[in-house]
Amino acid sequence: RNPVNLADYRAPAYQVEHVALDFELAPEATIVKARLQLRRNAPGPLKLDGRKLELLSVSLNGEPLGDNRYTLDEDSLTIQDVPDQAVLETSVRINPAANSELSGLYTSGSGLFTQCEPEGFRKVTFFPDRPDVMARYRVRMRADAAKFPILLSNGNKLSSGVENGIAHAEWEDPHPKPSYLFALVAADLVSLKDEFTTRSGRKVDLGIWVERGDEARCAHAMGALKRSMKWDEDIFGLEYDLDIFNIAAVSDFNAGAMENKGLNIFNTAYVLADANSATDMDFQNVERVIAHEYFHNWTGDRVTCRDWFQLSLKEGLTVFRDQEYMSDQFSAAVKRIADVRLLRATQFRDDAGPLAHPVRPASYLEINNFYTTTIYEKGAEVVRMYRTIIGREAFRRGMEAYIAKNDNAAATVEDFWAAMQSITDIDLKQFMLWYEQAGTPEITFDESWDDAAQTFTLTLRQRTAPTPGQPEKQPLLIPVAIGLLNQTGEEIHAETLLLRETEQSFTFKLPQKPGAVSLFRHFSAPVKLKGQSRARLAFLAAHDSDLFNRWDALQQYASAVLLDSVATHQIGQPFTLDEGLKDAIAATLRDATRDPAFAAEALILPMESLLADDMTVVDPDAIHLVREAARKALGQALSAEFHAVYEQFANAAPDDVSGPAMGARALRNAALSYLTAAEGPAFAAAQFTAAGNMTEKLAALTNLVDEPGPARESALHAFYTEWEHNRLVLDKWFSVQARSNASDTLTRVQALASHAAMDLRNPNRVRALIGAFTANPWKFHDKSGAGYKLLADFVLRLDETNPQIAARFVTALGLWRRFDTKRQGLMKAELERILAREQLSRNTYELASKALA
Ligand code: HT7
Ligand code: ZN
Repeated sequence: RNPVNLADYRAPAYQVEHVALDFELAPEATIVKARLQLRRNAPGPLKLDGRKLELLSVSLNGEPLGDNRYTLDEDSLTIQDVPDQAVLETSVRINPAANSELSGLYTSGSGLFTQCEPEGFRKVTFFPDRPDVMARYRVRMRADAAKFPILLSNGNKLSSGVENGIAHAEWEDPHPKPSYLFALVAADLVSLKDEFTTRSGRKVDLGIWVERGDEARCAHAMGALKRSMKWDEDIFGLEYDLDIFNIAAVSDFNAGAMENKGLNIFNTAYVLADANSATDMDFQNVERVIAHEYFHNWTGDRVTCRDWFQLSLKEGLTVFRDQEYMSDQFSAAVKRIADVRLLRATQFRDDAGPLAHPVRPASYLEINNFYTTTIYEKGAEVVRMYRTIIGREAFRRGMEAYIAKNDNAAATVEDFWAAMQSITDIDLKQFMLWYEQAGTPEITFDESWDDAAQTFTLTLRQRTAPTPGQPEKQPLLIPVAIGLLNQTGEEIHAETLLLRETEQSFTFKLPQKPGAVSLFRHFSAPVKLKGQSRARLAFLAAHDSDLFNRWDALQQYASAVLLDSVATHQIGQPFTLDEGLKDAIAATLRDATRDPAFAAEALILPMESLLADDMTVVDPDAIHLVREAARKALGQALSAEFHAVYEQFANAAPDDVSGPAMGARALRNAALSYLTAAEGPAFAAAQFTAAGNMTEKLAALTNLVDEPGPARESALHAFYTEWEHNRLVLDKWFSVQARSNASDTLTRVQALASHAAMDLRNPNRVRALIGAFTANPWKFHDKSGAGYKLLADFVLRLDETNPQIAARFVTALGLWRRFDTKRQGLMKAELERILAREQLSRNTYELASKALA
C-alpha cells in the first residue's frame, strides 16, 4: 500500500493524440478494442493502466506483440522500446454485470453505464489513465437492439441505426479530453428533448434520458439546464461548445452526477422531480447539481486538472460557480446561510479530526477518498476569498485570463493563482497557504476607543491548530469584511480588511464610538470567530444589516445558551429557557413576513453535531435532551406566535416551486416542528393527511416518527404503500426512520437493514439508511455501542462489493477521541475490527488506519 505523492509528479512518457474505441456490448462479456495514436512526451517506457481486463491481443504499429514484449500485472501493461510515434491496438474482454464497484463500465437495471472519474477508464481498456493525457475520441458501439436501443457517448453523433437486430452508433468528440471524462450509455431509455441557442447562434440539442415513465419528471431539470447555460454566458461569458448536450439518469451511482463531456451521467435523485414526489429541497438539489455539472464544461472539461492533487481546481471552482448561480436564482443570504451551515457541519468537523487534509493534499493512498468537503466546499471558499480580496470586476477578468491561458490543457492551482495575481496589484503570494495548510483558523479580537483622537482600533489574531503531519502553521492571508454599527445599529463604516499577520491592528477615525463591530460579514473567510459577548451577539442578531451575520449572531447566541444548559443538565439541574433566546425567536416570528425563507433558517436551533463540536468531551445524550427541551419550551412560550405563522403561510400552491412559495413552506414547517414539540403530534398528523405535495408530507412524517404509537405506524404504512414502487421516495421512507428520535430507532434501523427493499448494490438506498443514521448523533452514539457495531457491520459487508461507498462511512467513527472513555473504547474497537479484516480495500484501509493513527 504505497502512497501517491504530489512531489513525485512526472509528465507522462507518451501523449495519446487520438483514440478509437470499438465496443461489442453485452452485460456479461463486452469486447473493447482500442487504437491509440501515441506521441512521445518525456523519457520512459509506455505504461498503460488497466484493471480487471482480460487481455485478448496487443499490437504495435500493426505487429502483434508476443508476451515477451510487454509486462502485464494487476494494474498495468508496460511496453519498452516504443517508437516516438506509434499506433497501439489492444483488445480486451470485460464483465460489466460483475462490476459492483460502479466504476468503469457497469450494469444498472437493464442498461450499461460508465463512471470513469477518477480512475474508472482503466477498467474499460488499457490506457494512460491520468488527467494530463488528453486525447480526441471516436467511439463505435454495437449491442442487441431489443435491450440497448439507445447508444450514447461524448461529443457529436456521426451515425446510428439497427441492422439484423443489432443497434449501432458512432460518436466523435472534437475536443481533447482526459480519460476520466469518457462516457458511454447503452440502454432502453426515452428522452425529454429541448434546444438552446447560444449567444453566438449555435443551436444545441438538449436531451434528458430516463427510464420510460419518468419523462414527465424531467421538466425541472431541463429548465435548470437552460437557465445554467444562459447564466454562464451572462456572468462569465462562457458558451457551450458542442451541438449536443445529453444527460442520462441512472439509479445505481456512487455520487451525485458526472460531468462527462457532452454526456453528463446523473444519479436519478438529481434529475427526477415533481411536486408530488420531490421536496423543495430535492428541487433545489436538482437545480444545483444540473448547474454544477454544466459549469464543469469549462471549469473541468475545457480546463482540466494536471493530476488528482489539483482536484479542487475544478471542484472548488465549480462549487463556487454553482453557489453563485443558486444565489442568483433565490435569496443570496439564505443561500449563503445554507452553504455555511454545510461547511461548518462537515468541513470544519473533518478539519478538526484525524482525516484533516489541505485543499491540495500532498499524498494519498486512494484518490476516491479525497472527494471531500475540504476539496469541494472549502475549495469553493478559497475561490470566493480571491473575489473578496481583489474585487468582483478583477475576479471576472482573472477568470477570463485563467481560461484563455489554460484552455484545452491540464492545469494546477498555481495556474489559477497566477491568473488572479496577473490582474491585481495586491500581493497574493501568501494566499497559496490556503491550499497547503489544513485546519480551520481561529480568530480572536480586541477593540479599543481613543476618545481624544476619535479613533477606534481593532486588533485581530489568528491561530490554526496542528493537524496530522502539520504541527506548525503559518499565518494566512484572510479577508475580513467588517461593518461598524452605531449604538442604534446603523452602519457607520464598512470595509474589507486584509489580515496577514498572526496579530494585526487596524485603526479607524470615526465620528463616534461604535456600538458594535460586525466581523466576517457574509462569512468572508472560512474561520471560527471566538470571543463575541452574548450582549454583542444579541445586538447583532437584532440589528446587523448584513443578513448573514444577523442569522449567525443568533446561532452563536443560541449555541452559547444551549451549551450552558448542557452543563447545567450534567450537574442534575432542570432546564430553564433563556429569556434572550426567547426574545430573539419571538422577534424572528414577528418579522417573518419580510423574508419567510430567512426566518425559517433563523428558527432552526443549532444542530446537535454543531453543539458537540464546541464541547471538550461530547455528551450526545445531554445535547439532545437540552435541544429538545429548548424546542419544547419555545413552542410553549411562543405558542400563539407559532400558531399564527403556521396559519398565515398556508397558502402557497402545492406545485409552486418559486422562491417565495418554498420560503413559505419552509417557515411553516419550522413552526410545525416547535408546535409538535410543545403540543404533540396532532398538527403533524393533520398535515400528513392534508398534504398537497411531498414537502408538506415529508415534514409531517418527520415529526410523526419521533413518537412510537399508532399515529406513527399508520403514517409510515400509508407512505410505504403509496410509494413502494418509486425508489427515490422509498429512500425517504428509510431515511426518515433512521433520523427518528424515537426510543426504538436502533432496533428499527437494524430491522430495516434486512428489509426486502434494502439493496446493497444501490448507493442511494444504503445512504438513505446508514448515511441518515450516522447523521442522527443521539442514536448513532447510543452508549451501548450498538450504533457503532451496526455501522461497522455495514462497512465490512459493503467493502466486498463497493469499497468507495464503504470507506465513506468509516469517517463517522473518525472523531472517537472527542467522546467519553467508554464511547472512545467502543468506537475504537469497531475501527480495529474493520482494520483486522483480511483483504480490506485500499479505500477503507486508508480511512480506518488514519482514523486510528
Ligand atoms: N466530478 C464528479 C465526481 C464524481 C465521482 C467521484 C468518485 C466516484 C464517483 C463519482 N461520480 C462523480 C462529480 C462532480 O463533482 O461534479
Ligand atoms: Zn464537480
